[in-house]
Formats: sequence, C-alpha cells, structure tokens
Amino acid sequence: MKRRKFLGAASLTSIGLFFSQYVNAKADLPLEKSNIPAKDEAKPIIISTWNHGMAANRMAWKVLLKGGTSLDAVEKGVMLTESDPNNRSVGLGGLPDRDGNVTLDACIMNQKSQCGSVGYLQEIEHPISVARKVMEDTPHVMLVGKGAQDFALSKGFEKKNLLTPEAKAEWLQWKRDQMKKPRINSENHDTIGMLAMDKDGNISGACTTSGWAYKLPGRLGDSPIIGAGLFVDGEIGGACATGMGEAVIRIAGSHTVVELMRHGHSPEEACKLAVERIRKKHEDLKDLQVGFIAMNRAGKVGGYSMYAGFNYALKDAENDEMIDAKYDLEW
Ligand code: SD4
Repeated sequence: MKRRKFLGAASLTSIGLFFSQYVNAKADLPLEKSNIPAKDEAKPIIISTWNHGMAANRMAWKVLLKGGTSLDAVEKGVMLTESDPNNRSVGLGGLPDRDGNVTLDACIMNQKSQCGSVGYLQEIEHPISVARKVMEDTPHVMLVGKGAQDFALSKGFEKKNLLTPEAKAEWLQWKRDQMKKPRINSENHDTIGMLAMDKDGNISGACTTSGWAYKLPGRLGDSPIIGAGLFVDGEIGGACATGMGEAVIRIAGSHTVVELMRHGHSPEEACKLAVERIRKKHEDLKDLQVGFIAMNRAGKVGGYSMYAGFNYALKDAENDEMIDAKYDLEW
C-alpha cells in the first residue's frame, strides 16, 4: 500500500475507533435518572434466598414494622437462620469442612456502601453480627480466621460448639462413604442472602453461610466477599448470590448484577445476564448451580438461576410468599 493511502486508511480507522469508543463510552454512562425508577416510589420490601427465607423475612419484617432500618432488618432476619440447628448450610448445625470444622462466612452492606465481613470464622453463632461489628467498630472491611474470632470474643460474643450431633453424624457418614466430592445445594438448604428496603427507601443486604459442605479446610466462598456474595449501591439497588461460590467470585457476581441494573436492566434481567456470563466462562456446567436475587432502588425485585430449583422468599405489606426463579437449564 502506498504511504499516503496507508495513512488515509489508518486515519479512517482511527476516526472509526474514536467514534466506536465514543459510542461505547456513551453506552457505559450511567442511565438518566428517569431510566431508573425513583426511590420515592419505594415501599418496604424484603427478599431472601431459599425456603428458609420465609421465616427470616418475617423476622426482618417485624424490625421494619417498628420503623427499624434495613440494616437492622437484614441482620435480625438472617440471625434466625444462623440459629436454626436444622439448617445444614448456615450457622449452627451447618455441615463442616472435610476435617469436621464448621467454618462460617458472612457479610453485610448498607446503602452508603458501608460494609463488613468475616470469613473462616469458627465457634461463633452469629457471623453476621460480627461482620456488622467489623463494619461499625473497625477501619476494616474483612476479618478472617482466628483474628475474626478474637475480635468477636473481644466484642462479647461467646464461643459455642456449632457442630450439632446430627451434622456430625452426616459428616461421619460422608467420611465412611468415602464421598470425597464436596456437596452443594442439597435439600434446597443453602446460604441465606437477604435484601431489604426500609420506609426511607434505603436498601441493605446480608449474606451468611457455612459454605460448601466438606470443603477443603481454609476455603472461603463468595459469601463473605463484597461484590461476589453481596453488593449494594444506594443509587441503584442490591444483589445477593447463592450456589457455587467459586463461579460467583469469577465474575464478581453480585456487583455485576448491580452494574447491569445501573445500565437499565430490570432485577430479573440483570440476574439472568449474570448467570449467562457465568455460563460463558465455564466449559463444564455439571452441578454448577448459581442463583442471584436483586432489588432496585424502586423496590422492584427479581431472581434467576442456572438450574431449576432455586427459589426466593418475598415479603411486603401485601405478600408473604415463595417465588420460583426462572432458570437456564434442567438438571
Ligand atoms: C459458598 N455460595 O460457600 C456459598 C454456598 C451456597 O448454595 O450458597 N450454596 O460457595
């Protein structure tokens, strides 16, 4: 190609590039306010993952009815699940790691982007409350392991054996069966992720779990990671994740859902697009269940999962129900 022709082509290309960047940049700009429903349309509402969300929502609703904040509501709501000895995937009674230790992950976040988190926390019944203390009483966001436990003890939390006889029996059986493959999403019991909006239209979220049953010791999932298991942006809304935490972390799942809402997607569409992004990034989808729930600042909600079977609980002034999420794949 002659030099002048080449330069001409090159400058046309750069003009093209310039415009396509401009167009892309424009598409990436936050939407006009009119495209995100206004906060003053909002009314108190709570959603949370899985069947155990019904009872947790009712507990959180009591807090909202008394005029409490969404932060108080989500903390009190998921504490109920943490204390339920019959729940095999959250708090007391949660299934242990492969060595028989119950290790808990949790995080909490409010509309001001204040957040706190604990990971690999042992022998403390309410990791969500420790996460809140991390948020309110320290300059940090995340404490893990012994440091998190020492911090909890210094704040007056008491040590408790969280491995119930029933959970221990299941773990021993698993060892006997030599089932070395970790298990997730069994019996529709899973992580609880909760999002609540209070009377002032403020959204907070909480997420708490004993994680992947029989995981390798030291494993952290998505649930204590701000942006993965939970994310809230007061201007937009919030999202929570459940399912295989490793896959959720790979796409910063809850943050992705919130950003998709920022760009104009409804809560359900945003959850679906995040699931599809996970699908695109994984060749092997076997057992790769993930589910998201989301709430925008107008109090509209939605959820979506990779596989059938994910549901979430919704509570507001008129409704108290389970909703089956739409999904991509049958098992
Ligand atoms: C984890 N996401 O530790 C959690 C577990 C869970 O459905 O939610 N399972 O990976």
